Amino acid sequence: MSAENGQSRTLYERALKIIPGGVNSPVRAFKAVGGDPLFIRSAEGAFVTAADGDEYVDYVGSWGPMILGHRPAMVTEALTAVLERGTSFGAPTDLEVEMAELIVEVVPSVDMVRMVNSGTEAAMTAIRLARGFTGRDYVVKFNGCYHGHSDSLLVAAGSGVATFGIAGSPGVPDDIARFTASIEFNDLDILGQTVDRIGADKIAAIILEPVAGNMGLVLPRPDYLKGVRDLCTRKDILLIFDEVMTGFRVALGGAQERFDVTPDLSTFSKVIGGGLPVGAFGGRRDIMKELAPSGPVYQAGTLSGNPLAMTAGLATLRHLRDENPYPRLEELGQRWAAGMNGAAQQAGIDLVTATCGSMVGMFFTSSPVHNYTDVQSSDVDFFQRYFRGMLEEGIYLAPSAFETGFISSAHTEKIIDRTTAAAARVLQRLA
Ligand code: KE4
Repeated sequence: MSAENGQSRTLYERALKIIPGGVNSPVRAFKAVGGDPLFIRSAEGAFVTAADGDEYVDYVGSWGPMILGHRPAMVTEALTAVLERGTSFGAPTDLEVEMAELIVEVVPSVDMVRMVNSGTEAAMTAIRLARGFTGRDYVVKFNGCYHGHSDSLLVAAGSGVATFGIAGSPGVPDDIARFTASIEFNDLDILGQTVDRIGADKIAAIILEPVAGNMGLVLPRPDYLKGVRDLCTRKDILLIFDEVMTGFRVALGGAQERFDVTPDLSTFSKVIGGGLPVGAFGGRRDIMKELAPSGPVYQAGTLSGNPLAMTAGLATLRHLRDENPYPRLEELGQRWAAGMNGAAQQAGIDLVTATCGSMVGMFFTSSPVHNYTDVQSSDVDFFQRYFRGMLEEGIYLAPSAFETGFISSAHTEKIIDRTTAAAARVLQRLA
């Protein structure tokens, strides 16, 4: 099975003429794995069908939203019905109230919530709200954690022990980047030193992915999240959990429920849109009420709370709450890891796997992976060859060594076993 020719190639050539890089989001361009991107025509359950007609087992899951698989009946039926009402009014609707009530019901740290249209918007606004609420400018983030592409969060680590961040992209002014420090994940000593160096009374918030899913899958060390929470409480710094990927995925209440750590603000997206554009942020009432129009911190959005997006999200969240697929997703994640570790062992390939519920990750390395520096030592070239081999086997993985795989409730034991059997064949060939 190959995406080298046929429809994908033709579409890609057309796209390259009028869309930068031929894609509407960089990672889709397959730059990290080589070859042409796969143009997808349709999807159903655990499978996607490429424009070339080839069908693949899907572990991208639209980068997280498709926890119930593609086109789950409860979502498609709800969307068909709501179309009778219209598509967008630019006015409040009952659906937005129901979505807010549901998020408040299932995420204990959230007293109030605001809907937006992407994870970037959610994280960007959570930072602005934290700065407005505290009157402070500095933010601390972690290397390898991604919070969307707003200026204050597109910041790379300063060199050595430099406290100030450096712009992570052209176009991000140095005067904005310097208010964001980016440091190693999973190290409480570095965090404490950084807070002391900046001065706790200058820091508006510490933001992190409680389970890092944007440098590959990197789990928090035991008690790391609790340590960050305790430090924020002691030093009176707001703690923001970016649960765009983990929210409603690693548990119904997200990572904060799974690890029993309560942030002051949280961001969400992906699963809560059921595949439509939705983001959200929420948390403590005393902070959220500072948001316009109840408070002075400005934020707005034409399509925020869009009826179609709310409908898809509500159908998804209600199914997750009422049917509780999490124990089975946990089992499928474990089955995937056992199969992958067996395949690597059989082929004599160094492989480190990680799972957190239905989030799965792997690195071709022999040493443990706890942070971005460890990630950098994994064999990315080997991953590229592995990715290609799996694509030939009909398995569609995230086209980058630094992404997470997603299992959905539409995946079956049989599909997982088919995946790990394919991996065994590919690794044998590459060994
Ligand atoms: P969006 O603006 O892409 O909706 O969300 C940004 C974002 C924020 N926070 C976390 C934890 C995220 O994972 C993301 C987006 N995730 C990537 C996947 N690694 C989206 C894929 C893409 O960029 O195309």
